[in-house]
Amino acid sequence: MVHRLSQVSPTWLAVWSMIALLAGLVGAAHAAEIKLVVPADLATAEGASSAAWPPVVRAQYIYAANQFAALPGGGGYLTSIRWRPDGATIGDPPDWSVDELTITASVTAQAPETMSMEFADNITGPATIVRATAPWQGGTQNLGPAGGPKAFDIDFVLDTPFRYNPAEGNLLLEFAAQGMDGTPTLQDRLAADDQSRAALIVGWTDLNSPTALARVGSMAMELAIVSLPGDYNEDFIVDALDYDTWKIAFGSTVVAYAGADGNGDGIVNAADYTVWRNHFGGSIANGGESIAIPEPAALVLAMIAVVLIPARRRQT
Ligand SMILES: [Ca+2]
Ligand SMILES: [Ca+2]
Ligand SMILES: [Ca+2]
Repeated sequence: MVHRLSQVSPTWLAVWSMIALLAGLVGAAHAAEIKLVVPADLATAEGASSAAWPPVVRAQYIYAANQFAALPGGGGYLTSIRWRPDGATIGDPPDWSVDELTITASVTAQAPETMSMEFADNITGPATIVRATAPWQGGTQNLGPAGGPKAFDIDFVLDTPFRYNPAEGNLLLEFAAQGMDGTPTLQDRLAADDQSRAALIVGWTDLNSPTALARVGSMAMELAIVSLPGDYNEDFIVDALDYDTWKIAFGSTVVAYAGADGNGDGIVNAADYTVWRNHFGGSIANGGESIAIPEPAALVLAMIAVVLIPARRRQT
């Protein structure tokens, strides 16, 4: 027996809507924030020491994609960056500030070992301004054992999340800062001749036409990354718009986990619909905290309420 929509009562529509919602909630696996250290081997080991920062500085950092093995397939959204002080630093906890700090992120085809000394040459893909130009103030409490490794407490909160998928290339971060006040602490990093998995170039004096003066081992950074499978249109929430993106892209071949390839097999197919459905409702708006899933008893009450309210309205 087939019902036309006009023959289905509002009550039954409400019931079916609730069943659909229930099915979505049962399968839901929401966003999760992962903190990882790059280069990965510095997570538990003290590195070398950085040089002192000049008052005006532009720096690019490349981290090889293989340093992100701790991420689930497809990576996720970068939401914050933290540095840590060099473990050998002794003295009062320093604080410093800059009048202007801008941070950008992109995926680069450049490798750390062959990173160009020209800033522009390292930008091989679309760059996202993850921290718009604004003053910054920070410092460190030098927490952690004498000699390091110290806690990552030099904090850069980003105002725009950046989607990083290691399958697409290496991660390029760029910091541009000027108007420094105070004395920056030295940071922990790889040794200058250790550029196999991360490297940095640094230039100063003029932000607009900087000349890189050195390419050396890069800094230890703790990155907060929010995994959000199913967010195919990259607007930081898994909702109906992602279904549209999936439908339009259906059948296309892409880089693993790019676009609407939720399961990472390189083709937009039915399995990616399942990934979307299972993560429906996830978002990074709450920093990756799990969204509370109603208890079964509360869901039953909600279903009863939805079913009864239209019925009572018809009676009055
Ligand atoms: Ca160090
Ligand atoms: Ca989305
Ligand atoms: Ca797929």
